[in-house]
Amino acid sequence: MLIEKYAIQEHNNSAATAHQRRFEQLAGQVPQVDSLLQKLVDFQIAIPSWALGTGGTRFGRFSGGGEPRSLEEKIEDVGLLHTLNRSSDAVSLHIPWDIPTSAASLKALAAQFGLHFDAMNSNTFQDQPEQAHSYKFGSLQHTDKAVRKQAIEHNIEVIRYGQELGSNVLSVWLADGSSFPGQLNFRKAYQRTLESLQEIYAALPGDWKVFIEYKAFEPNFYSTTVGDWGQSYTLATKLGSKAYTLVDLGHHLPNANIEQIVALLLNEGKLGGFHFNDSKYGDDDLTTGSINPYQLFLIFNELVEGMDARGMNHVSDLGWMIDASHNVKDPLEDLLQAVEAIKIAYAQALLVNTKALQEAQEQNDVTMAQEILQQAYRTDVRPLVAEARLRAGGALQPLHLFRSLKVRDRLVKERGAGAVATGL
Ligand code: AOS
Ligand code: ZN
Ligand code: ZN
Ligand code: ZN
Repeated sequence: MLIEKYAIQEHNNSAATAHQRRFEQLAGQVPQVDSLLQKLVDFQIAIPSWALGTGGTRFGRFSGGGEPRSLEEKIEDVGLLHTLNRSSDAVSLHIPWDIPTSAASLKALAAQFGLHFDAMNSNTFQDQPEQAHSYKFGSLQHTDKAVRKQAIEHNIEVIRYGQELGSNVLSVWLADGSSFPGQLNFRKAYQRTLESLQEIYAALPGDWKVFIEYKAFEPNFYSTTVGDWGQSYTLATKLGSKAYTLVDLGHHLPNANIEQIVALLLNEGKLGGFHFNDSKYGDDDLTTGSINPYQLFLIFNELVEGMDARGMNHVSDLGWMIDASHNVKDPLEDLLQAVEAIKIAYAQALLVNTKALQEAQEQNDVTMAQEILQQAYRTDVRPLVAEARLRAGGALQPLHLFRSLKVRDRLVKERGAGAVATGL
């Protein structure tokens, strides 16, 4: 293991005095601080296997070296993150990029790091070398039944891999759509997609869920068959109680009110989970919280309020995953930042005085409602997030420790300067 317990201990000791001062100053102002901290300790965010290497562009790819060369090394990388922040206890795999040679030994390896397998992702947006039919004109929507069948069978195969690994969610993102007006009969494309999904749904084990991800555009630029939350929601509703909508933050048209979409899906019992990232223009897959942290907070505010109102478990009733990928940062440093940003937004949302906010809303006191929200948002909650990490056995400053231990240099030495993540 690259990061020993004593290294974390030493780091925490050296940072303890400064942390303690900051934490105590804040803790005095937080009602029920211990229960808030416990919520932060419990909250876990799954890491996608494809974010462990550089990528996220159809143009040049610039590896920083030391990227995982195998599925096992991807698990090790997530283990490393979890050792540092105690907040990333699961990994989300993509098939066929991540086909395990032995599910049992992969599961055992993951368990060594305290990891489990979150949502399994299918891939019908690329052709694989041995594949009989092409997805050039779509997969589950395709005009040719044989193509649809191939895509359905692939999804069922992904479920089987997931079962062996102990996962219980299938995430389906479809690139299906059209690039030119007239190319597609929208009604037929939707209907075929629904029927294909129904066959996949029929193969879901009893305790499984299926998440239907939507995306406004790309790779198709005229229409996407599951293009927005409404299309995903109608599909999920027709499929049944095990089907839900997945919200990827980067998959909306500019300026969409994502927090309102989230509140509504939650209210309808159809919110499955998230792909966290950030975006300025489109599906940018940038680090969560790097562009619009206020939006992230507003989303978490709806989540906390809505989940509490519905008596939902913050940890297990929704799927919390990152979906990020880019070219210019160390992928592990980037993921540490993303998890930190998510926990900060969650902590801020937990600080919102919900009762006072609801009173202000009922009285149409618009000014006070804004004050209450921003009071929470403008609180520097980083000492709370750090304290939770400390209590969970992680590092007070994960990124700082990652750098001072020269983790990337050690990975480059071990795996090579030219090591590029497999599968992307
Ligand atoms: C694609 O835009 C989606 O965000 C999917 O979640 C996709 O499967 C993932 O980004 C891996 O490429
Ligand atoms: Zn978990
Ligand atoms: Zn996504
Ligand atoms: Zn995306």
